[in-house]
Order: sequence, then C-alpha cells, then structure tokens
Amino acid sequence: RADLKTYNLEEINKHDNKKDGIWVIFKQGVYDITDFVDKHPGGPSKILMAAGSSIEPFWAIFANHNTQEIYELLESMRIGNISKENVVFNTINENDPYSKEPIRHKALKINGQKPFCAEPPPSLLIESFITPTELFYVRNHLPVPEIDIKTYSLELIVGEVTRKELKFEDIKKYPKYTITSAIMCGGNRRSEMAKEKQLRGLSWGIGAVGNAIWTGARLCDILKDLKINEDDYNHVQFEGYDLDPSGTPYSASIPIHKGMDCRADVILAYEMNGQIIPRDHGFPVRVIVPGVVGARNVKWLAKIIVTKEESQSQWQQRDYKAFSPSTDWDNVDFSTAPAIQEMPVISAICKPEPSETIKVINGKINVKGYAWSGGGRKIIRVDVTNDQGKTWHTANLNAEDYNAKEGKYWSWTLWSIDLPVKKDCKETEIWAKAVDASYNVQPESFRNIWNLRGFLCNAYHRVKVKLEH
Ligand code: MTE
Ligand code: MO
Repeated sequence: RADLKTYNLEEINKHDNKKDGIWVIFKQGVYDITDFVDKHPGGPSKILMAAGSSIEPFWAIFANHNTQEIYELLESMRIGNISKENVVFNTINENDPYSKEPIRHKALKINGQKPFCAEPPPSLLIESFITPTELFYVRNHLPVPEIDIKTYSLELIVGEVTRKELKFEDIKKYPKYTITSAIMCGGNRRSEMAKEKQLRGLSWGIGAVGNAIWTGARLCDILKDLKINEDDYNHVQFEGYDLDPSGTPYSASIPIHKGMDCRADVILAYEMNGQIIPRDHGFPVRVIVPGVVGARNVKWLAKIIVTKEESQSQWQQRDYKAFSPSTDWDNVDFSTAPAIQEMPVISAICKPEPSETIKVINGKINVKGYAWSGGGRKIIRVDVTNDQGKTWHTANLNAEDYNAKEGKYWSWTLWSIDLPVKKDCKETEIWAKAVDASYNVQPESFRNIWNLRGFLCNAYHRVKVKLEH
C-alpha cells in the first residue's frame, strides 16, 4: 500500500514501551499494537518480547497465529511500512569496525554488544524443537565480516599448499545434505558456575544453545576430492573471514578423523532452517561439527587447512580448555590441557524460571527443559527432584530427533514433567539431571568442576520457585 508512511528500524526499535507506543514489524508492515497488548490472548508479557521488533520468529513458534483472522486483526493496526534502506544503519561510523553489524531481534538478551553475544530467554528457548533463526543465540568474537556471495571463495590447503579455491557455486555442486543439530557454546550456563567462585568469561545463562536444521556439502566429500592420506595428517583447521585488529582470523580445528569420516556429518552449511544463513550465523558458509563445542563450528569460512598441527589460534590454544578447580590465573599452563571438542551431558530447566510463582494443579507443577550430550550420544533419561534427591521422578522425553541413528543424536531432547509437590509448601527447589547413552551423568554441584574460564558448566540445574496452591 503506497499511502502508508515509511519508518526506519531505528525509529521502530524505540517504540517498545507504553509511553512511546508499542510497535511491531511483520514482513514489510509496521503495526501499532499499544492498545492491543493488554487484550492479547497469550498475555501481555509474551507479545511484549517482540516490542519494537519483528513478531515473525514468535509466530514461527506459536504457529496458531498464522490464520486469516489474525492477519486481518493485525492489518487493522497497520501504521506503515519499513524503509528499504533499513538494513544499513543511519549513522555509519567508518572508524568503528562494528558499524556494519546486522540488525538483531530485540528478544535476545545481550551479554556483549561489541563483539555481539546474546541469548534468547529460557521460556522461548524450548517452545519448539527447532530454534527459530532470529532467536538462535549469537556468539561472535570479532566484527561480523561483510561478504559478497559473488566473490566469496573458500581456499583448500593441504600442508602448506593451496590445492583449490571453491566458489560458492562450487560448494553447492556437492551432494546436498541436511542434518538437524544443536550447537552449544562451551560457556553455556557459566553464570551459575560463577556463583561458586569468581571466574573470567561472558555471563551466559542457559540459552547459549540452539537446535537448527543445517544444509550444505559434507566436509568428507570435499576432502575426498583432495585425495589425501588421512594417516599423514592430524587436524583439519578452519579459518573465518572475521579478523582481529592485527588481521588474524578467528580459527579453530578438529581431529582429522572427524573431518574425514562421513558418519560424523560435518557439514559446510549454506542454509539454516531452510534459508540462507544470516550474517550473524556465518553467511554464506559455516562449518557445523555436530556434537562438538560451538567454538569449532567456524562461521564465515575462508580456509580449510589439513595439517599435522592443531590450529594455533588463541581460541584453540589459550581458551576453550578446562582445568582443575585448584588451577588459577597465577599457575595455569594452557599447554597442559587439550582443547575442548565433544561436549559432556547437560540439561536445564527452562520453565518455570527462577523466582517465578507457579500454580499447583492437582498437587503438581509443570516443569520443562532441554537435555543434550556431545558426540551424538542420545539422551536416555532426565531425572527431576524437588526434595533434594530423596525422590527422583523421570521426565517425559517429548521431542528428539526420531530419525537419528545410534551415535548420531546431534539434536537436543526436550522434556517435561508434572512434578508432585508437597501440600502447603510455599517454595520449592527443582533439580534436573540428564543421562546419556554412555550412562554419563551430570555432576551434583559446581564445586568440584569449577574452572577458571567457566567451561563445561553441566552440574545439576537448580531452580527455586514460589508455589500458589
Ligand atoms: N566462527 C567465527 N568465524 N568467529 C567466531 O567468533 N564463534 C564460535 C563459533 N564460530 C565464532 C565462530 C563460538 S565460540 C560459538 S559458541 C559459535 O560459533 C556460535 O555460533 P552462533 O553465533 O551461530 O550461535
Ligand atoms: Mo562459544
């Protein structure tokens, strides 16, 4: 509709409160929903998560919105269109390497602005088995590079010799594979470990994880074409197009067997959830190494290097490693610990959230969360207690990758339980722990797994809530 006003994103973003008015975006349209918020059937708090931003990722989760009736209701609140130039910031500061960052969804809780690090709120995280792209956590170490798909190239290096340059179209010519896989940051749930003892690292909650559908070429097919002998090398390194101020790229590596083994499902992904990967998640090509710590899933892939040595980057050598609880910054020797690869078993309670008041129905409360283990190990059980472990209740596993083959459970598992609570109890603490196919279990507390950088934070998740009978 041409008669409508045009608004830029900056302006729309400001309308996230009652005083200035509450606006949302859907497709090209801008809508003023200020008066509707209190009438929202799902409650005002849910709809307010989209305030000043797009409602599309929410409607992807709460798909009951996609009806003609609701479209018409929304249309009645339309005030305009978003401007076409909104993808470019109004005030570009050429000296700021972060001046060309993509626009992010406002529901993400920001842990760091430059580089951008953010996670979705727990209650949204487990609303769907597949995490909507816009709500998927973002962990950048450097500015997001600007890449033109027409000139994009991926260099394949064996030892010191460049063997090939693949254009985007060349990568697409390889057989197309789709996997569903979670990615989790090595620092997920760090804020809980930090309560045990001070540590260094971004304060992640339980949302530095997401589960998405990844489509692309298999690394094993690309390496096969190079006709290399696996025995001559030890590692596959990946370099990104994102550069630090000295011009050094983000880089990480995985063991050669993982890269060469087709069963490992390592993918050079160019699609996320059926669409072109957005800039924050590695446009146009990123590596997905299922079951392995997020840090090795290199985004904005520039080079693949098959070598004898592990990546020498700071992220492989002096980060993403864990130590004894007695190791501190005065005595740590990073060369003594291996780089984290496959992740241990972990779980989290996403609903209810800490300090929330919940209604007891027929003596029970509903508890929901996720569980996941690295290395493709299936989650076989989730145990939940609210009497400090005197009684454990087994949760229902509601969603998992039902097509996965043994040893290839790359996705997370969503679970839920109606947990019995004591009569007249005003407060309770819920604990959850998962068990994987190797019968690995989570440690009871952070005390004995504390490490100075706050990695592998997989102790029982504990959430205190208030009860309303
Ligand atoms: N790749 C590049 N090139 N640069 C990065 O900063 N961060 C890594 C990994 N790949 C990173 C990267 C880390 S630590 C994590 S946890 C994941 O990307 C996060 O992926 P996401 O932002 O798509 O969720
Ligand atoms: Mo990470």
